[in-house]
Amino acid sequence: MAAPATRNNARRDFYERIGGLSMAPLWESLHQLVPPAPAPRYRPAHWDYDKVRPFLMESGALITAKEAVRRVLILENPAMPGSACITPTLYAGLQLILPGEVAPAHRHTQSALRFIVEGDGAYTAVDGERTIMHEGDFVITPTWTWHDHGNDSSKPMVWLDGLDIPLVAMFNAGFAENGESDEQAVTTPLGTSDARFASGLLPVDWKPARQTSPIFNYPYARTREALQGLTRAGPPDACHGYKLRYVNPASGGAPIATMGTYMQLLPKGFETAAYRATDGAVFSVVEGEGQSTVGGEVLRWKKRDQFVVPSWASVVHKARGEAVLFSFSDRPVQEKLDLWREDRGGK
Ligand code: 1HN
Repeated sequence: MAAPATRNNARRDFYERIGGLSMAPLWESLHQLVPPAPAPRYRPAHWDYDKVRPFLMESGALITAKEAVRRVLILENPAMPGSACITPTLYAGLQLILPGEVAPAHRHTQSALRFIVEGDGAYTAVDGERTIMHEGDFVITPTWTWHDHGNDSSKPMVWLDGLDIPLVAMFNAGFAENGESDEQAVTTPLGTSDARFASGLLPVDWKPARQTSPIFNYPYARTREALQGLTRAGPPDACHGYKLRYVNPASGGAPIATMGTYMQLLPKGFETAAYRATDGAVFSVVEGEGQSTVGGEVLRWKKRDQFVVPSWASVVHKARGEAVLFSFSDRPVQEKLDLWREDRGGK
């Protein structure tokens, strides 16, 4: 073998020459390409609603929902500037719709979830049916469905949007089109999907046409009642407190194929055991206050704050009083691909 300096020069020269043919030596990047454990290039982050809300309201004076199409402040991971991503697979933003406004109809192959942070009484319409939204409701906009929003209430409404934008972009599978009018025609009475699908029963001859749930609003009143029921039914899970996943009643799977959604209750003073999983997750604080230690970083949160926990980062949640947390992640995708893993630290 030649002396190290000569050898390194020869290698560099070789890399340059094969670079001209769009080739590269695997042995220089193998460890990075196949890391022994997830090494996410994004960070834990927290958005304090008291700091965010004034900017949201300021945006309301700068542009109408109609002109903006969607008046949203993107929650961008601070380690991924310019990406419009909160994790490498997920997009999140806070959307404001003021009284009397309409966010015009369009559709796209990206799926969306809404989690209502503030306000009561605005509606979203999906494929001809409206639903009135309240704080804590989880509402889905399935892939390629027409959707518009409007606010007939007297107060601003703010919700967290979660979309699978980065995933769809990775597949180059994005399509979108605008509606012919701002508001789509209402063809189905209010409450129809709820009546047909939300009571543990299904219309006898109904067959699902797609993976997404036929229920499009999972109201907080029912979710809260379910959590409360759980607290009476047994002890909390060491890693999660009392945690439920939202479900498509026709399949048992997630309501949206690409994003899993969860709601958990942490009893007063409860501290979870250290936990990590391969799905990075976005959280929205519904009730209470507390803190989450994420990969050694302490995020202090309260009602209406948002925060993000990266893949495989160790997390410990601690509630001061009783607290309720909504979250979403790409877990259903990872599960479909046999990739999802968790580490309960023996708990
Ligand atoms: C979208 O359609 C909505 O429908 C919200 O409310 C956020 C972000 C990017 C692309 C489409 C909505 C969005 C979006």
